[in-house]
Amino acid sequence: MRKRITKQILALMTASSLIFAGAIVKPLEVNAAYQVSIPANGFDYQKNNIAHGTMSYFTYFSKATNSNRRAKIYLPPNYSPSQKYSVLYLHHGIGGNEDEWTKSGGTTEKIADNLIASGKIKPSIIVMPNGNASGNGVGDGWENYTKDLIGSLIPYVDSHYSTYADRTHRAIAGLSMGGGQTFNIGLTNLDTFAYVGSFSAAPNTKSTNVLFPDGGAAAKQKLKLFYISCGTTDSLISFGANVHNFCTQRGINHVYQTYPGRGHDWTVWNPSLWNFLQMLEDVGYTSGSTSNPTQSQAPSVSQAPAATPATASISDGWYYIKNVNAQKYLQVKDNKGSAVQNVELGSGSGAAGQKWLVTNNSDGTITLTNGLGNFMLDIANGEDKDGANAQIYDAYGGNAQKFIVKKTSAANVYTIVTNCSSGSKALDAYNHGTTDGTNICQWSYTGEKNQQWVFEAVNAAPASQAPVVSQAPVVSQAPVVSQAPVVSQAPAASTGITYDYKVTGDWGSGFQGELIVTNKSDKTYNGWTLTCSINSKIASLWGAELVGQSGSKVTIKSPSWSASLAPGASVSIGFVADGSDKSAPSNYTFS
Ligand code: FER
Repeated sequence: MRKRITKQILALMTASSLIFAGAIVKPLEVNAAYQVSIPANGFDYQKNNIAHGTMSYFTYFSKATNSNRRAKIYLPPNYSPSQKYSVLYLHHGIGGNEDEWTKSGGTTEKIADNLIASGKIKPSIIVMPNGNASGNGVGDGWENYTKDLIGSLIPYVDSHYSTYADRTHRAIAGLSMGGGQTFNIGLTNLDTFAYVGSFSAAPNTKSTNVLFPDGGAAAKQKLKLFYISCGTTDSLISFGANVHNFCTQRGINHVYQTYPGRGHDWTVWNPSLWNFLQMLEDVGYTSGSTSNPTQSQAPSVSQAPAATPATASISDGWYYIKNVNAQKYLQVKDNKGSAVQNVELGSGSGAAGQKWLVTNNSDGTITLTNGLGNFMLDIANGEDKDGANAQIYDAYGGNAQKFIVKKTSAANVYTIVTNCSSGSKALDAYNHGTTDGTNICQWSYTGEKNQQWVFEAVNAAPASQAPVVSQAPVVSQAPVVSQAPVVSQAPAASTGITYDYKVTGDWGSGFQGELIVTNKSDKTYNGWTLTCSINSKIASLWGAELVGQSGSKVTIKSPSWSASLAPGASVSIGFVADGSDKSAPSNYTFS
């Protein structure tokens, strides 16, 4: 207890100095994993002491009706064409039009203004269309609206307002008829929308075999947020509940929120918008990055697990953990094993303080024990806030010492999110630093390279042993492209595998090399083995597993954490060797 208090004071000092040191360049803090609730009175009142967005109409030509149509648009306070915004398309019910969400009970602009003013969400655009695209020769205007939205309205908005214009910054929502349209349009246009919110969906909701033509596989993969809500006394509750039940059965992550005792009215729709906007924020909707953000687990009120995080699996074992942006390693400052010792970046040295033992826990988290002894990577005081410091601390495996490894869009590159932030914050090289000594802290997920890490297996003996003296001196791992001589070989006809080799460091008695193995065939190699001749003695190897070396014959196999090599994929194998013959490996055989 006392120990934790000391640590807390130190941590607070470190964290606050960090914040004053230059947090300005960082993105604004986003909320921790959002829990849906019923808002307190006032959430949609007009407040005069805050900034207000602007509401206006615009007219666009619709190819779907061959006529001009009108829509309403909310631009947030301080809207500026020099910034980019995410866009929510928000749909009305059966008797309504583009005014319904801001008149006749709808309080969109007040909800948005209040959430923005209180810092709960970042500014974004809300478009309120007329969802009944009727006209000459049009049979069903509600159906025809799909064509209008996709073919005319969205292109108009993206060309006349400052929007990000991609699926990860575009949401669709609606109430009743608009809730049905939201299901019908959103779930079948996942390349246009990553976020779908259906409130009190009406009988125009299509059957689940139409909404999920592939059984839900694409929805599972592509939806970043799927929210379904309804009042419990609403006679139409079965339409949304059906979709919810289907998703639960098929393991499609979604948030289902029912409003006890409430009916088919604004006491559900305004709070649903309030919840949906905050959940959007939580899953990265307003984040500038267009990469696949790590999803925080948006909770469901009573049911299904939420949004779809791609959790990765790293096998138990010892790793060097390299920051992608800096190409430097997670290490304990001064290679000193003691509680509250800082964790920072350092050039690759093979030092014990750069070795981390991954241990998978039964709850899907991992711990990272350091090579210097019985210490684990630890977020100071287990705090859920930006800038909380990463350090080592006596190993006890508590919340502050649990992490979850998430995939990124690149193979073998991961984000390491912290359990104490419920996955909303990630291990972050502070301020995009790349120099030795750059501090590591926890920061809201941004998807940027200073939050991306590569696990390189350590083949040398782990922590319990003395540091390996024969390890290479400090050699920084520069990005592949900046390196000079590359020896490339033509693909071997039989395997379609190519080899690119370069020396990435040289200190006379030894050197560091990198061998890039690329699969140029059209087949996937599942669990491969490579043998080749190398005339120096390999001291350590990462990026794959060293089976052994006998004379000059070296055998390397696919890493257990990434056994398969897909067509077009590469694996980068780094190694340190003792000896002066730095020539490219030869006599490759790949199976
Ligand atoms: C219906 C009942 C309600 C229906 C639509 C609604 C298409 C829509 C209600 C609303 O938008 O408020 O049978 O059929």
